[in-house]
Formats: sequence, C-alpha cells, structure tokens
Amino acid sequence: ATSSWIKKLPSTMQRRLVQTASYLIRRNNVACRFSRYNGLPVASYSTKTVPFTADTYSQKVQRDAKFKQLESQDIEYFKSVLPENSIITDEDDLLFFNEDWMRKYRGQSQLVLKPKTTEQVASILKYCNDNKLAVVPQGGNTGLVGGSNPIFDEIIISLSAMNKIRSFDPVSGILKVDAGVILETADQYLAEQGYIFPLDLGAKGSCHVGGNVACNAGGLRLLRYGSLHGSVLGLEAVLPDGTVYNSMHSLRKDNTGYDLKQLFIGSEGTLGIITGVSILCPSRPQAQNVAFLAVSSYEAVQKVFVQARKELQEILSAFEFMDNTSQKLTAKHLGLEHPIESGDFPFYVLIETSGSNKEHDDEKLETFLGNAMEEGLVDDGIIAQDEAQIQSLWSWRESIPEATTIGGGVYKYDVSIPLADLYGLVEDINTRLNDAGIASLDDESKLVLAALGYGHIGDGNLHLNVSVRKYSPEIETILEPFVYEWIAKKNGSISAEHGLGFQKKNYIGYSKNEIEVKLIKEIKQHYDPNGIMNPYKYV
Ligand code: FAD
Ligand code: 2HG
Ligand code: ZN
Repeated sequence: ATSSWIKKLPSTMQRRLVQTASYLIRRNNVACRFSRYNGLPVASYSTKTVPFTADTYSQKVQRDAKFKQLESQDIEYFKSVLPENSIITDEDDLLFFNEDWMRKYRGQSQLVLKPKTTEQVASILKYCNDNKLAVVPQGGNTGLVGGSNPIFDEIIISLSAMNKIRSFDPVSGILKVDAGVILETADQYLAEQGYIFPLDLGAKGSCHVGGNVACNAGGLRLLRYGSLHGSVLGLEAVLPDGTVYNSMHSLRKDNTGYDLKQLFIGSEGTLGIITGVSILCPSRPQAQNVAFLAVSSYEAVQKVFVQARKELQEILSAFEFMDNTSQKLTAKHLGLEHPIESGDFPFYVLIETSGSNKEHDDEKLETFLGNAMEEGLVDDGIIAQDEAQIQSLWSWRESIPEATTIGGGVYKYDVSIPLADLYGLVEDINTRLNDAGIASLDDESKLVLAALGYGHIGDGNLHLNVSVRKYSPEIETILEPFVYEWIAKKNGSISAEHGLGFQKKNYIGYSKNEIEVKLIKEIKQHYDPNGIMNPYKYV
C-alpha cells in the first residue's frame, strides 16, 4: 500500500512519506495504549513516574467521613444485581481503573462494577445513595483532569459493558447509542451509512460517547460541527436515587420547558450517570484535504487562520497549530523525522478541508496556499495526496498529547484565551521555569523538559503542556495558581474542553463568578443531596 501512494509524489517528498507511513504502522503499537480498555490493562508507562495518591493530596483534601466504607455485605448486594464477571476486586485488575491516563493521579478503590443495562445502573446507584457509598462514573478513562478516577475508596462504575448501538435513522442522521460505545466504533458504524460522528479526538480508540458527553469534549473538528451542546439531542441518565431520566429524543426542535439534558453535558459525573445518548450526525464529507504548513511566527499563524477562513469558507473543517517544542517531542517519541524536514520552524499548522467536490476543494486550497506563500505567511508545507496520507498527518498531530509524557509525566492546562494573547502564556511559563533553573530538554537532572503549546486555534483553545521528568509539588507551585491568574487577567477560561475534574476544582473561581458558583452548587445539591457522585471534584 505504501509504495502505491508514494509514487504519486515528487521524489523529494518520498522519503518523508515513507517515514510517515512507517509511523502509521508503529502507531498501531502506540495505539494499543489508547485501546487498552478492550483487553487487559497494559502498563506502558514510564516506571520513573510516581502518581499523586491520597498521601500526597492530604494537604489539599481529606476523605469525607460521611461516606461509608465498603463492606462485604455491600459486595453481596452487588452480586445480586450483576453477574460475578462484572465485579472487579482483584488488586492488579483494579490498577487500570484507579489510575488516570497521564499516570498523575492514583485512587484506592477496591471495587469496579460494570453494569450492562440501565436498570442495573439504577439499582447500583440507589443502593449506593441509600448507603452513602461514594461513586465515580468511568468511561474510557482518557480524561485529562483527574476526573475519572477515585481520590480515595470511591466505587468505580464503568460503563464499558454498556456498548450497544441502539438505532440509526439514515434520513435524519440521528444516532442512539449506549453511553459505553467507543467513539471510534460509533464513527466506523456511521461511515458505513455515509455519516460521520460530529466529534473526533486522539483518544477515539478508547473514549466512550458517554464520557465525551459527560465532559463536553471539543476535539479536532469543533470548528466545523460545533459543540456537543448543539448536536446532542437527548440523553438517558440515572440520578443518584435510581430515577431514570429519559429524554432520548429524535427532535431537533423542542421548546417545552428547561432543556435539562444540557445540565448533564459537561457535568463530569457529578449529577448522575449517562446511560444513553441521542446525537445528530452530519453527512460524511466526500472530499477531504489536509495540508501541513510551516510558519515562522505566532503572528503569522493568526494571519493564516484569518486568510483560511476568508478563502476556504464553508470547506474549512479544522485549523490546528503546534509549536516547535511540541514537534521536537513528537518526533523523538515516534522516532521519526518531522513531515516537513526542510527546516526547524517555530510553528506548524494543520489545515483540513471537507466538502463534496474534490476538484472544487483542491482548487480552493491550492489558491489559498499559493496566496499564503506569496504573502510570506507560510514558509513550507505538504498536502496529503490520499486517504493514507491524510490519516498519517492527523496521526502526527494526535500523537502530541502522548509525546509530551516522554520524560515521565506532564502537567496539562487546557485553556481558552483571546487569540492575540494565546501563545504568550507558553512563553511566560517557559520564562518562569527557566528563571527557577529547573528546565532543560536535554539535561536529565532537571525536573522539567519544557513548556509547549498546541491546540485548536480555530476555537481559541490552547493546550499548554509542561513536560516533566516527575510530578512534584515544587513544579506545581511554580505553575499554579500563576497559570490560572494569567488566564483570568485575559478574561479567558481555565478549561476550554477537558473540564475541571480534580485538578481544577479549587480554581473554578478564576472563570466563574460567585453567583455562578452558587447556582452550580445549588444544582449539585438538588440532584445529588448526599454528594455521592464523583466527590472531591468539579466544585
Ligand atoms: P473518562 O475519562 O472515563 O471520564 C471523563 C469524566 O466523565 C469523568 O469525570 C467521569 O466521571 C465522567 N464520565 C464518564 N462517563 C460517564 C457517564 N457515562 N456518565 C456520567 N459521567 C461519566 N478532550 C477534548 O475535549 N478534545 C480533544 O481533542 C481531546 N483529545 C484527547 C486526546 C488524548 C490522547 C487523550 C488521552 C484525551 C483527550 N481528550 C480530549 C480528553 C478527554 O475529554 C476525552 O478523551 C474524552 O472525552 C473522555 O472520555 P472517556 O470516555 O475516556 O471519559
Ligand atoms: C488534543 O487536542 C487534546 O490533542 C489533548 O485535547 C490535549 O493533551 C492535551 O493537553
Ligand atoms: Zn484538544
């Protein structure tokens, strides 16, 4: 397959594409980490990293004594609801569920429950609520804010066994699924029907549709398909007292009363457990292009964005930016040369177009790129020649989150900032780290490798990642609350798409005012008066 597509390219490009293709093959290995949920947990982490545990959090948070500790009679009850193989108590098997994807946080749950039906979820939650047993809903466990893992001994309710596609209407494009359906599975199913899931992200091989909705994930094509607040048409959710809230509608328009489902979108498991999702899916684009461009300044990145919106208009479906350090770590992590090897550029941009007429789209893209080059906005670039190359360039971008853990760990900040100021945060953090004398890409004795930035420019969303050799309070004090104060000063948001989880629960005040926080607390109190749903998180 590789040889048939590289032939179409000028010879100077062939070497880099052979490399990219071999990366694709390697990615299948890397991707097993994304898919590890399907089989036994794979410990592919650096052994150097020690996650934060209850001992290290103890300065920040104590176990709430109002919650009951798990007893054998509780397990007996769960055995009356679930088959034995849906109950995990073995210490080794629990580890995957207790730890987060970054291996930053580790809880101490002694029990994972894997219900298969909404009724089973309802029985479990009612029992936990009646007995004040705290719970953590868990999807694919790919969340990046420590929201999907227990802090202490909360029971983990995994939705992984609720994985059926319920229905699809090929006229309206409305898909109904169990919450535990893996995002990629849903998208592959839709591809067969000529449709696409309106959300795409690097963890698609593991994350669940329910998990995506629970944290209101944004992803790589929000620019085109908008937020889940718009595309989710209905939900089924179980409230802590076992009540099943069912709004699995197929209606695009429904103005009767409060739009209750919106509360659950982005509630991060704090109000109830989402068990079903009804979502409006667009037609799958028939023509796609991806261009990967080298750009010499952040100012030029913004200019290319403005120009792309103007010239590509309705076919522009993604606009991602990446800084030089993010690319260095990705190349090192993958063991490959960069797709653009003509130089070492300060910034890179990935532009995707999606439409229905290839010739039309090609012409538009080529004119746009020609103009951008002529105006000196773009220094070099490549355009994917076929589907394999499109996937390959996207894979490069999607590998950055994992590449940032190359030294052992990473502090991730996912922020919205007005575009003009966005990259200034990365620069200021690097200055702070260098002033403290704790950062070096090469010197293994330093705690930190570097701060780097990438993200969804089209959405005003920066991913500031601070790549570290180990997690340490010394690093944390340099970063926090400085990062949050910086964002507040620019009227940004401390979470653009990953949510609050455990990491940001003390910092919500930097993005929401007192009245907003009060209303949020009242809603939480109303739905979950015993506070059993994902405690120690969110607010
Ligand atoms: P989990 O991690 O299991 O859970 C996330 C939160 O939702 C937790 O608070 C959990 O308690 C709650 N939850 C999960 N399922 C349910 C349920 N059924 N009912 C109620 N609560 C539930 N995010 C983006 O927004 N954009 C990206 O581009 C993006 N890319 C990523 C790339 C990588 C490589 C990784 C590792 C993560 C990425 N993420 C991204 C972060 C994350 O938001 C997504 O991976 C995904 O949306 C999380 O889904 P999950 O099923 O893994 O949820
Ligand atoms: C992405 O855009 C994800 O790749 C992950 O939102 C970002 O790891 C991160 O910081
Ligand atoms: Zn993102």
